[in-house]
Amino acid sequence: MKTTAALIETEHLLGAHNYKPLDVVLTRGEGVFVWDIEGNRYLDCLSAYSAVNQGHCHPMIFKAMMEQAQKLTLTSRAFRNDQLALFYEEVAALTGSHKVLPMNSGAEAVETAIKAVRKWGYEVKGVAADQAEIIVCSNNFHGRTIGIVGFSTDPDSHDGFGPFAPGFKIVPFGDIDAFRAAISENTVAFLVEPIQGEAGVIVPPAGYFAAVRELCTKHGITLVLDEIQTGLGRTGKLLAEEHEGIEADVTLIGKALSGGFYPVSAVLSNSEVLGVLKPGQHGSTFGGNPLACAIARAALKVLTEEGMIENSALMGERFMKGLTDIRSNIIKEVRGRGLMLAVELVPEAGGARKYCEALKARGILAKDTHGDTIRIAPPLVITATEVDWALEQFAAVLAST
Ligand code: IF1
Repeated sequence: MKTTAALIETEHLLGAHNYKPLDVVLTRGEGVFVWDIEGNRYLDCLSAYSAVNQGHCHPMIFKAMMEQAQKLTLTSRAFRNDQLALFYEEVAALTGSHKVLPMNSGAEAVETAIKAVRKWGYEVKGVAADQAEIIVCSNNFHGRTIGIVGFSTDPDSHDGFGPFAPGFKIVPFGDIDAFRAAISENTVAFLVEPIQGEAGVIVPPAGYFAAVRELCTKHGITLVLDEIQTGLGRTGKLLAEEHEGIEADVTLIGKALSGGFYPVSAVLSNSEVLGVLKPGQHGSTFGGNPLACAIARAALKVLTEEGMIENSALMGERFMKGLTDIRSNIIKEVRGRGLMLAVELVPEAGGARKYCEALKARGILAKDTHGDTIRIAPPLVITATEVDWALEQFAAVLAST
């Protein structure tokens, strides 16, 4: 068997260097835990960026995947398959959507929404050809395609990849006046994360989204919420929009839609927006395939039937309280909702990465973001005992300076 060092060396030699992961080589996962090839166990406090909300290798999702994989995996959308309608039915019933469009990655769901709202703008709202504008937020993260990185304000994501598509206006997140000022007769949509993830788990000011919803309705603007990370229980509700008491016109989900078994994403909307897409105007070889649909159906079933959303709210509160109680001169702020949490350190702490390394040595895997922030997002099946144990490790690491 190759050693950790040998595998890392091979990755370095043959792989593109577009990541700088922690030096841990994982080989097995179960529930909230993962194991490296040396047999060390870790509590996963990242959950693959919220794709494994249901816990690693959930047995029921695994069963659904195996059963479907033995029967039929892919037909393309040139033919129908017997899982797609059931997936539509279950996802629509759960989220209250009228139309569903299945894709694979999150970025594809975002691209799909951009296409749909532009076409809706021309055909329904009456915007002049090629004039559609979409408002987005600074420090957004919506994926890695050329269309999406074109309106990223993160230099690493954006710089050097142009030329980019026009038609996007960028406003500060949480600033309702800036949003209002950016609206024009050509505005077809506002694309926004309910809580900004990559930006460092930024929770918007109270009332922001209610005001956004009102302005969107008043000006005929499609509100597109990217719930790819915040959705499916992560924040203690099925969708993060529930915290704001609003409903999006278009909701994007991905990641945990498969519980981490397979890339599955979807665009959810009312009939008006997705209704503009006609045969031949959009698609994907793998989107809506029977394997993906069977996996997603099981992933949604266990999420709701096993009480994971309620547990996320409860354990999130416990985790947040514990983090807030840690007395440390290097903690600047603790924030988040449900089990989407972050600890921002003061600049003098010297960056979050070394604290993630220290947590790793104590059996916790967490990921730094934007230099000074440790992101904490364990699978939603975490127990109170596990939260308390994790808090002891965080306290030890953050107090030890
Ligand atoms: C990587 C971040 C998280 C997302 C939202 C769309 C997508 C994502 C709100 C695209 C993806 C991932 C991608 C992953 C890192 C990760 C991430 F740090 F970059 F921002 F989660 F916080 N909308 N987020 O968060 O979904 O196409 O990847 O399926 O390594 O790029 P995708």
